[in-house]
Amino acid sequence: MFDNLSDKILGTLKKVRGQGRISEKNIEDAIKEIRLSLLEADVNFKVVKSFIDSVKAKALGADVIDSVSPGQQFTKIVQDELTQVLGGEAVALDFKNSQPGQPSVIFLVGLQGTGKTTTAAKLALYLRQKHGKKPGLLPVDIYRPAAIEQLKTLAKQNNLPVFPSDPSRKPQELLESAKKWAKEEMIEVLLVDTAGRLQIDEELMSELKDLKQIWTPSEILLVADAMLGQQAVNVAEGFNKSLGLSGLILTKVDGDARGGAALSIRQATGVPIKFLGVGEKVGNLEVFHPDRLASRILDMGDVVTLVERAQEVIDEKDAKATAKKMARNEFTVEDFLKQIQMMKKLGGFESIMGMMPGMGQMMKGLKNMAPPEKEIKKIEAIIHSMTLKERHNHKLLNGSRRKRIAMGSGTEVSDVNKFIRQFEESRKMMSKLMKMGMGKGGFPGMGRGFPF
Ligand SMILES: Nc1nc2c(ncn2[C@@H]2O[C@H](COP(=O)(O)OP(=O)(O)O)[C@@H](O)[C@H]2O)c(=O)[nH]1
Ligand SMILES: [Mg+2]
Repeated sequence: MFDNLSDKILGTLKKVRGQGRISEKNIEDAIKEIRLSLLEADVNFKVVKSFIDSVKAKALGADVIDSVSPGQQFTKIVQDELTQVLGGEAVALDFKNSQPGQPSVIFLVGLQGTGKTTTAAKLALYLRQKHGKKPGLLPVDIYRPAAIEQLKTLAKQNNLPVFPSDPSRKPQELLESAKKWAKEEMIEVLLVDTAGRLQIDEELMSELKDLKQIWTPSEILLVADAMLGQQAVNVAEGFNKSLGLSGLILTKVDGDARGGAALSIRQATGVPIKFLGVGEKVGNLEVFHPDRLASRILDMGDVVTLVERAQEVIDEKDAKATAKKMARNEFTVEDFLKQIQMMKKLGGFESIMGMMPGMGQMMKGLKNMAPPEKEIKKIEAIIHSMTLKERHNHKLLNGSRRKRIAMGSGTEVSDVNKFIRQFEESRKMMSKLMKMGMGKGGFPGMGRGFPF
């Protein structure tokens, strides 16, 4: 996430940390570099100025220069200021007055293509899974022919209630008639997927204002594309002025957005970021925590998010049993397959590594060693071509069995050999590590049995 910016700031901080003694000049140079990095990342210049002013005041004012570890102190100041720029505290989604049949209403607004429809489905799923609320989806984008269908399809795929909006009716009428539906369906939170435009225009704003009158929303969330950088900030300001926004959702943060939108939008608009869209799938939504994002940018990891995600997909008992097997060197190929599947559910190897302290940088070095998705697919294919008996005891794998597996998985015997060799090596290593007790403090299910 925001790799370029992250690299640059880290480079600067590393230089500072490398110096035993720090002079005022060192600090000023570092601050200059950070300023440049932020501007290059397309952060709004006013935001950069206030950020830099406060880092400077703290760094030169505090006892950083004489302190024992000036580099770390300085890093901490940068981290704190980043957190502040991103909003300080997390602000929760407001649906507290919701009751079955009398839902809290949340409008999703924004320009075309920013991710409103996708995000509506993501939020619905989030509300159901994390808050046990019954969500309802209401598409009112009648202008683009397939827009309503898109939301209906997403809803169907995820078994989410959706209002059967008729595109020949006006958005105002649709919202009005959804009241009865929401009551009958006992909806608790209604997510309204509104129409977008290429640019902010009066017609759209007046339609949205109408909708606000018909059913007062508890939230008006602007869905903004992080890839648009500062342009997203202008859009947010426009929407906020006309409608009053209660929150922001930044999407496509998984792409190569430079960070300008994320770092500018809160300060420039005063509106809190509430969620991040981190992928196209409906599960790719993260609650926004300023401090966690600051840590991620500074490669201090976001262990909290990682653990939260892990808790969703990992069964504690399973993990313990696996760890025990590992320590005894009894870990099987079948266990290994389960680990791969879990890893995938957690968002893949790279995404996990990005959340571990220091790993973002290390990943750069590891990139060639770490298995790309393709390699993992190959390994999966190999395992799937093994019988259960073989998976439980890979020692059975003689030449002819290996040949059969290679045939079945569309790989070469050398691939099968390589996998078995890696598997055995990592099994040995894991067993040693577990015995040394290193596995105990680790993350549930992490690093157990991954031969890379
Ligand atoms: N990579 C990525 N793509 C996203 C994200 N959110 C939405 N998209 C994609 O952006 C495109 C536009 O999304 P859509 O929901 O139709 O936007 P809308 O016009 O605002 O309703 C689609 O291809 C989505 O899959 C995200 O967080 N990450
Ligand atoms: Mg849409």
